[in-house]
Amino acid sequence: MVYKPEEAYDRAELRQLQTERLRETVENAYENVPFYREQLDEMGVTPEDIQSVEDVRKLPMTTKEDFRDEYPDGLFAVDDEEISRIHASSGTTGKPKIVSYTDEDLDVWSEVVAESLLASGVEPGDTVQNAYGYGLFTGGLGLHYGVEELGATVIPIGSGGTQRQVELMTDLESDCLTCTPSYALYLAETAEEMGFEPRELPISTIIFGAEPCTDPMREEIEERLDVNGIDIYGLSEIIGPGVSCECHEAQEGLHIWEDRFLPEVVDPRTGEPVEEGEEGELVLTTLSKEALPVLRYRTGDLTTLDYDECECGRTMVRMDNVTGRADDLLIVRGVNLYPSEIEHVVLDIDGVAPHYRIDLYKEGSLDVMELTIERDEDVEKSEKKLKDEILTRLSNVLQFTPDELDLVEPGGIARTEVGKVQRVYDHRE
Ligand code: DLL
Repeated sequence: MVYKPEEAYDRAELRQLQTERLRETVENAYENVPFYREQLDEMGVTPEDIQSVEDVRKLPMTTKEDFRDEYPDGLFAVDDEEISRIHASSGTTGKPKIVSYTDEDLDVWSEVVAESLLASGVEPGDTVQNAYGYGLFTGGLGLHYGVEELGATVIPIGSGGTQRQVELMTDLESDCLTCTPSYALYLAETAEEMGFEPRELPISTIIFGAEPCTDPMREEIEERLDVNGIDIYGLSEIIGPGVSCECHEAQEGLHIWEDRFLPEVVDPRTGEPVEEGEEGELVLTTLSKEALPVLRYRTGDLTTLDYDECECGRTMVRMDNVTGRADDLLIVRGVNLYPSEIEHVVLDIDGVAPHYRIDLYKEGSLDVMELTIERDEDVEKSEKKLKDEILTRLSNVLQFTPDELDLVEPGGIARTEVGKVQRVYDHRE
């Protein structure tokens, strides 16, 4: 069952729609975003040059740094009065990426999430327990309005409070849980501790996303909770959750809602398109965003595209699930962090030497981060004072603190004599 006819358009029909929407998007960006107008002028490209979807390659690329440089609203294409909602993404150094939506954008967002839910096997009348965080993060509200749009019931419980999640799920007979994959496993563990048999819980579908989920992890979720595990993908810069989602019929790749987002895959080093079916960095162009039209966004996420017809009848391209990134983003319990951000904050503190390491472990299904930092020689502050200062600073700037913070003596961290320094040790794989 498809949510709207576009999902099963033949490719020629779809390309026509994409071309029209791409031209409108470029028009919007050209006329209303000086950042894009300057670049397009420099490249000698006008909206009229968009005659086919391939012409997307004539357009400039947008990066995370552009969002940072244009912080907070330099990429917005509409006046403040037209903006209905703001969200922000937790990534990038210091400042978050701010994103905005008009009423129409919010409708489109609800549409793509409803479309994703239906593809997942959720039906109108079902009860969806939404355990994504509400607030600036796009997960909570993004899923929320999609559930309502589909005509299903949403339980807006948000993240955390796991015992309560288990109790409510049982009492209200939730059919579907939406959360990060690591949280799904944590919930299973908690249910067990509470004396429940996780496989007996009423949910039959878990829609997970916001962080990578490898196949073995998905199998573990499906096995432990006796559910269908469905991968949903998205990012704030493009809209939030609902850029793509697996269909429950095939569960082989995530259908990108191509009438709203135009995908490309490029070589992360050169930015040049890869051969069809090859892995590379996903680049996305919004096709109907009003407040924040984004041209060729370098997502940093690695994937492949599969244009073969899917057994579900949808003709929209499928992307492979994202388990790696072109850069070094760390996702710890659903929070996006760059090692450079931690470095930035920590090394700014008096008494800290520029030598540190980040160790990531799994304790059960939860991510645990251990941060080891060298103290400067001749530091006056007590160890406790320095530690407190580091933790407070990390919490204030990044809204994140490591589970363990070790201060070691000068020279306590091994030096690299040859080659690149390694600072992140990910023991979770
Ligand atoms: O994480 C939006 C979202 C919320 C998606 C809920 C799915 C469910 P951001 O905080 O902006 O937005 O982070 C976006 O998270 O570029 C990926 O690196 C990663 N990511 C999102 N979904 C997946 C997924 C939300 N299904 C960044 N698999 C993206 C792997 C994912 N990584």
